[in-house]
Amino acid sequence: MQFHVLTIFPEFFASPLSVSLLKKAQDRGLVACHVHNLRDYTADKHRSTDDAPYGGGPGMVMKPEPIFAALEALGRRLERPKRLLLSPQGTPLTQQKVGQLAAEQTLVLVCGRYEGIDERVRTVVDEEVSIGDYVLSGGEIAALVVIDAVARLVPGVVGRQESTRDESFSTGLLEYPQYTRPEEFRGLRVPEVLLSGHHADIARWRRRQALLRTRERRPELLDTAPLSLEEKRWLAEQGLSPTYG
Ligand code: JF5
Repeated sequence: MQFHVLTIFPEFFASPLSVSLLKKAQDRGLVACHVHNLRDYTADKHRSTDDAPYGGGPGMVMKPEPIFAALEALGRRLERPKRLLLSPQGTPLTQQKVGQLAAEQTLVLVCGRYEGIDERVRTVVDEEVSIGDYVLSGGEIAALVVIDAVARLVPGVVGRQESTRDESFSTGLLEYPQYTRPEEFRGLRVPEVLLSGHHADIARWRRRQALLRTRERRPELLDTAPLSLEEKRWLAEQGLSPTYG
């Protein structure tokens, strides 16, 4: 999987791409990240990437020329680039969308700045994607979110153990509570069932905890999560527990 990022702040990407999972994925040749400075695609002597808005008003707007020039230059070099614009006006990013993006060979991520981007840029991208209903100072953090989420789905990037774990959005539910040593910490005990060694009991307890937690925090997920009839019946029988109520 190849990622190409267009940004006026290429420095932004140095440390997030140089640690942990993304670093390992790049070192192993599973993922390549190329960060392109939009200023390198300017033609004027001040290397401007923004200008005042037509019609007046506050702030500056990103100019179309550097973005068009960068996309055209990349388009000549890349095989089948999928061009994404990160903005709060885009289609919300879901794990399903992440899965679709992971099926691409090359993603080009265009980072706008918060004040705005010339509308004509939208004519040269394939999709506009939002990572959530809040405003960031720029698309850079959103691009890193997309890179991280998509890279995790590239075969070999995430270890077999982690990828078979019951993560939320694979089960359609929130995750069950987890504990590590010690057995008792500041008077807080690890639930007895987890110390029992009874794998079937542990699996049932975890599933039930995930169901309770999902109902409490994200009840709308229960509308689409695949639950068995027995689980639906069990959940309906449960009052609000002291833990979650
Ligand atoms: C941006 C115009 C880009 O704020 C965001 C964002 C929020 N969710 N997803 C992306 O991107 C920065 C703002 C305005 C273009």
